[in-house]
Amino acid sequence: SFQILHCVFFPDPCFELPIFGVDLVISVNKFSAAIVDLSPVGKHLPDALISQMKSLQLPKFNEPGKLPDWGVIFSPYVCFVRPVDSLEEKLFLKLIDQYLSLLLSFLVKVRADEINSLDTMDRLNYQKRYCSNQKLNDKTRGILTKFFGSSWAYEYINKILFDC
Ligand code: BLA
Repeated sequence: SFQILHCVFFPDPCFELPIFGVDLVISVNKFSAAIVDLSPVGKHLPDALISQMKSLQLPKFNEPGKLPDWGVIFSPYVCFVRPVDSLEEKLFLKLIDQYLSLLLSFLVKVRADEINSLDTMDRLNYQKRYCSNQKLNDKTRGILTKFFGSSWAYEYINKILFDC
């Protein structure tokens, strides 16, 4: 009765690439939350990506979500909604596709920095911050604890989902 699609791409920090993340929460065959983002690994997303994100046509969803405080890790272009019908569900899946296409078109152009450069280390720290903040999501911990117990949930969150 409960389904999750959870996907995060943590890029090699030598590249100035955002973190792609998507979370779909489905309860009794209905979406209860849907979130997609290309999250920055610096103060802002790279300029070239911002101009492309701005040109995305975000559909108007009827039930936007309110991000919790730990959500400061997301970009200004994060989409967090509860799709209300199958049309909105399809629109959301299409949006995920658009974010992925943007990432693809961007990543073929970026060059690698040295592994020990300050930029690389800075990006790694932003990835760690992304993980630390995601761990503050009580809803993920709560549901995993309910199904699998607290020590399993702890291991899964800290060692698999968001290993810093
Ligand atoms: C919300 N995540 C949720 C909710 C649940 C989960 C039950 C509440 C849904 C609702 O309000 O109706 C559960 N998510 C899970 C579980 C896993 C999971 C069990 O991924 C196990 C793998 N969360 C992420 C990622 C993002 C994310 C990658 O894991 C974003 C890209 C976001 N999930 C996210 C946000 C909320 C959420 C922002 C809303 C939190 C809130 O309202 O406080």
